[in-house]
Amino acid sequence: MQQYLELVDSALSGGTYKPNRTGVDTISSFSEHYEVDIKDGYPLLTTKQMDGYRWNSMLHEVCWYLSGEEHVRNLREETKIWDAWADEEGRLDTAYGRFWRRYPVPDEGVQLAGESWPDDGQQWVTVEETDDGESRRVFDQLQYVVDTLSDSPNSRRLVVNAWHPANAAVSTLPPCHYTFVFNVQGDRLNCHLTQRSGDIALGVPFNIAAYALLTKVVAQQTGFESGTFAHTVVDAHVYCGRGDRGEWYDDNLEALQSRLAEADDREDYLSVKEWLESEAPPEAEGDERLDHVPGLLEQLSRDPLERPTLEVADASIDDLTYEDVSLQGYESHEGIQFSVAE
Ligand code: THF
Repeated sequence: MQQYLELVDSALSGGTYKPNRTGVDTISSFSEHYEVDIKDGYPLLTTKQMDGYRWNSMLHEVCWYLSGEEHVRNLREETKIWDAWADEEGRLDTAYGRFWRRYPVPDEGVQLAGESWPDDGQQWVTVEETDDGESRRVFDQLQYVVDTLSDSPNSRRLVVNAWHPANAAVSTLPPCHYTFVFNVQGDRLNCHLTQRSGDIALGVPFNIAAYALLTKVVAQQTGFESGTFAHTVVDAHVYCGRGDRGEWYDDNLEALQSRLAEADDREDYLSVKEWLESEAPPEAEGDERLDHVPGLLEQLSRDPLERPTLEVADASIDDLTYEDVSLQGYESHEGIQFSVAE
């Protein structure tokens, strides 16, 4: 997918050095945006291997989102990618599905007079029982979108929001990809995702794959063709390492960027990578591959291969399983390992 390589190039070439809460520094770029037509094939990256265990993780992650669960107790049987952010009981604030499928509805006592809120019998509202016998009301945003697509496809309110400001203010990790909007043009169902923060090497390839799949599932369920996936990443960053290795970029980003400005073919990107490996201090023991720059330069040197296709059995957002989805005609360059900044 050429658009991903352009995003990588744009962030590395135009980004600034930024330390952050994780202790792993970044090269960060503001408001990266691209669009990809899902009709031309499924946008799974081919410039590194994404099938096998990565595909397995991504697919289980999507099924987990759809489940509405607020914990990773089932997900962690299949993949460890969310374990670092969960507590001992497996609960975490970044459980997207909890917001997609069970967004909290304000209690009656706190609603302002004259405001519009659904009553308990409303189609997308469920009254859940809490552990101590109280009840709470939740709203299924994704089901609202699916139903509204059938009844009024021209709606401009096909929004799913994972952001809850009061939760975000105290959460250890509020949602990164926090809102998406569907939009119909002709027989095409388009999806626009907004992400506040995106780890270009690790998270973004998963996010692209996940939302392109979600678009396909929703399109099939509502009788549309999959259209365009559009993606805006507000802080799009490349992790560049910890300690001396990370700080090296503070002083040497300009040198890297002037080399990148000249680079436009395979050999060029590989020689930037060689220069970097010979100049930068090595990563400390235990910090290996927290610097994502070399691996991304390697990807920039590779030509994207033909896009695979995605087959999804007739399943709804309520019953999609791992077995319903199959990837066809996928070929890729070799896998690249990156370590995740926590
Ligand atoms: N934090 C950071 N720093 N980066 C992220 O991408 C990220 N996420 C989620 C929450 N916090 C984040 C977690 N999602 C991998 C992929 C997605 C993740 C976390 C980790 C990862 O390590 N991928 C490996 C394969 C690992 C596996 O499948 O077991 C890879 O090589 O792609 C972004 O949503």
